[in-house]
Amino acid sequence: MRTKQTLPIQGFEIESIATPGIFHPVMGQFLLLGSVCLFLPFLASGHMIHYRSADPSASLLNSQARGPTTSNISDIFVGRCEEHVQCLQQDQCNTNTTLRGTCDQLWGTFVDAFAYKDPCQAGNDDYDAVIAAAMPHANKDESLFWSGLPKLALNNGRVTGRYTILEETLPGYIANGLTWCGQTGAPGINYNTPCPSAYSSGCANETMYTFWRAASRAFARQATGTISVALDGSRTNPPAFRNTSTFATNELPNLNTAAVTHVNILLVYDISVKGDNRRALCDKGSIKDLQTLLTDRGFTYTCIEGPRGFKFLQCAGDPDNARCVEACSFAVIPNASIALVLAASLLIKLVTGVRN
Ligand code: NFD
Repeated sequence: MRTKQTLPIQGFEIESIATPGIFHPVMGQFLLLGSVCLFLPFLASGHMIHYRSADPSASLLNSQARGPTTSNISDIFVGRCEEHVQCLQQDQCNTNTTLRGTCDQLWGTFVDAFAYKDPCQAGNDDYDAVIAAAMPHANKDESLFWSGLPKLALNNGRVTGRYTILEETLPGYIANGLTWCGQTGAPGINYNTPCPSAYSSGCANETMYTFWRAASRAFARQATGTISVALDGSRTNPPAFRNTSTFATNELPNLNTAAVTHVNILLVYDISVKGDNRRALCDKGSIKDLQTLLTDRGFTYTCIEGPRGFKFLQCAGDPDNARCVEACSFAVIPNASIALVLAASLLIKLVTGVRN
């Protein structure tokens, strides 16, 4: 018999299988023993288990080789804009659209921000008109900021619908994953050579990151109620909370202290990291620094180590990972074993005449 239970874990539905009928004191104990596997992963708590290794030395931030401006960027830009405005990807329409004017006009405003300009000489306010025409928006209590978890944060928003990240709002949705930069000569947009990164020397005022900073500031300003921030609790260098991150430098300072009531810190652990993946903890190191910053600004906070929704999302992509085998569903006992157990139970019942 299959029963569906909805557990209060970030909106996930967990299906459990209950076997009907036969129960015997002896076999019951046997089954009870078998069910100890339910708790094994908790006992192991990640210390003794070895998994597919992640490369801890790979720096997320510095491994960003850029190409030239994305080809057909105007079509993609306008197409994504239309898609967002018309809510064509229904499961992703969890934010109100905020477009002023048309998508073609928004493209024009966007191009004006960087075309025919040196890509390393962007002004801080170059994209203000773009953001004003396409303000990010999230419902009260649903703004989710992230550092170090771009894919997981986006997946979380899409699957649960409980949070909204910048990349789901109009400006973030349009620009996410695109590359663009200008050049002083015609045609004003560089489609041929790699766009410089803000990490390159002499390019601190790089145009793409200027856009993201502007979008991040606007996203922070609109947040109301409880906000959440998901941090990579399995990385050490940089630490989970990096005080030079966009979250620290552009989002945190722009939260409206009158509108934001509480900050929910989500320390997400990477299931692919071998050994102890709980490298950051709520009451230690960089998270302590973050908490001090929050307190200084008058915010109350909670901090969750290993929020389960984020773990289950990772498990969906890697279901055989031992960290994911938490519930000892009967599926882990081969069918033949179940048949044997049931047959033995019946036999004992017949011999002993025990009534169930
Ligand atoms: P991260 P975060 N210079 O994982 N967001 O807190 C340059 F050039 O460390 C979204 O910084 O988290 N680039 C996007 C930087 C980009 C720098 C930026 C820097 N000093 C910000 N620092 C996006 N979707 O592309 C960070 N970056 C770039 C918003 C770099 O490309 C998100 O809504 C790196 O891969 C989120 O709330 C990416 O930012 C927060 O700011 C993320 O760096 C994540 O920025």
